[in-house]
Amino acid sequence: MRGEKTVLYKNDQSPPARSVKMLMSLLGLNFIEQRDINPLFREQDTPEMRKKNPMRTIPFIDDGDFSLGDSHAICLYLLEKYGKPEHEYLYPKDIKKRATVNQRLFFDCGVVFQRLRAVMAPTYMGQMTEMPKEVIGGIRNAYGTLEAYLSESVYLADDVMTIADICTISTVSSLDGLHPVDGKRYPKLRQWLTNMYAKDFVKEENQQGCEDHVTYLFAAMELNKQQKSKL
Ligand SMILES: N[C@@H](CCC(=O)N[C@@H](CS)C(=O)NCC(=O)O)C(=O)O
Repeated sequence: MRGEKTVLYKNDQSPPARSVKMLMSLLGLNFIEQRDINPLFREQDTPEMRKKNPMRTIPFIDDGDFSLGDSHAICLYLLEKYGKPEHEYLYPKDIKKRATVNQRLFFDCGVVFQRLRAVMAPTYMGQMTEMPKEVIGGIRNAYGTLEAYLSESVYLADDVMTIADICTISTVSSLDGLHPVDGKRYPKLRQWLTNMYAKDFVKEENQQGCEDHVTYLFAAMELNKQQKSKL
């Protein structure tokens, strides 16, 4: 039976989970319960969890008679459900601005996060010992596209921060830890990171989880190297 409470299933190292936590902090949604799930132990695979979230990814939200996966969809749902008029800047009503925000959200989900996943999945599976050239090339290619977007506006979709920045900073901050954004090559992206890192909700809900995520990935790569050298 579904609980009556709204519950966010998350892990602080998970970039998309950090996006939802940042939005919740910005909107003041501290009544939403947060429960930890460890994807490395496949805790999202129990029959009860599968029913709520067939995608079997973190984060997902259980809102009584309704559940939803994917951080981008969850952020939009929470914003539409709880956002006040003063939050409209996060998801502007103007259809061209909104379309640009949507495109940046899809870009984070379909491209930037996939470049990070290309490091995470093989590292967690014991295969990756260091980041290969083609993986780094993919990350740089994503940095290049973000640099181009940021040449059009101060933030990713507008001159004010939108939900696209909140969803993307969690992914790019982990990538920045793995393969630092070079300020000479990507000055606008470096400046955007500086602006985003300075925000309280990013410091509180993203920083530590991001540092732990990057540390864990490098430690796992080192362990993979040692295991492979024993074979
Ligand atoms: N597009 C999804 C990606 C979610 C995702 O892949 N989360 C990772 C943790 S960072 C996960 O649950 N991985 C487990 C799996 O892929 O089976 C989102 O934005 O929520």
